[in-house]
Amino acid sequence: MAIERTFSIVKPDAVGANHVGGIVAMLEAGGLKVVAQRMLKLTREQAEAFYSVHRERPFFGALVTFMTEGPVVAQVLEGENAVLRNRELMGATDSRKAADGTIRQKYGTDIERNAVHGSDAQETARQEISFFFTGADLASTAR
Ligand code: FUP
Repeated sequence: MAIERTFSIVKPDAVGANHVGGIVAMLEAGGLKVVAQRMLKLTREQAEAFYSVHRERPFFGALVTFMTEGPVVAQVLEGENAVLRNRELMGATDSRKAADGTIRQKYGTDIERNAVHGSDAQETARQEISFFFTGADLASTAR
């Protein structure tokens, strides 16, 4: 099985509700390892750029407002098939529809306030990691 990296965000709803530790515990129990992590408050420009693929969607403005309402925790996760594994641990986009035992079911509220982001493919993961982390941040974790 391939050891991969993926990118994750603990979103402002989950950080504000003090669920960073609970979410990291679920990621770790699910076989993923945090290899880089930083807390920051996104600017509107950063949130718009990060979600630019959704720029034309009706929910874009509300999504950007939500993602900038408080701090987030950006993470690089590593493990076997990390991209897919993280998507499984996260659960469906809409927390109201996410399966029992998933992070979004446990810590999210609805389709917008859904506790976590996770990359949807390896190429997206590479782009998202480089959006938030420099080579120096990752150097000590080089494999
Ligand atoms: P996901 O990959 O599961 O995060 O889902 P998407 O890439 O489809 O959507 C990205 C984010 O947009 C979601 F996490 C939440 C937000 N969103 C809404 O707020 N409303 C919608 O109808 C769809 C997505």
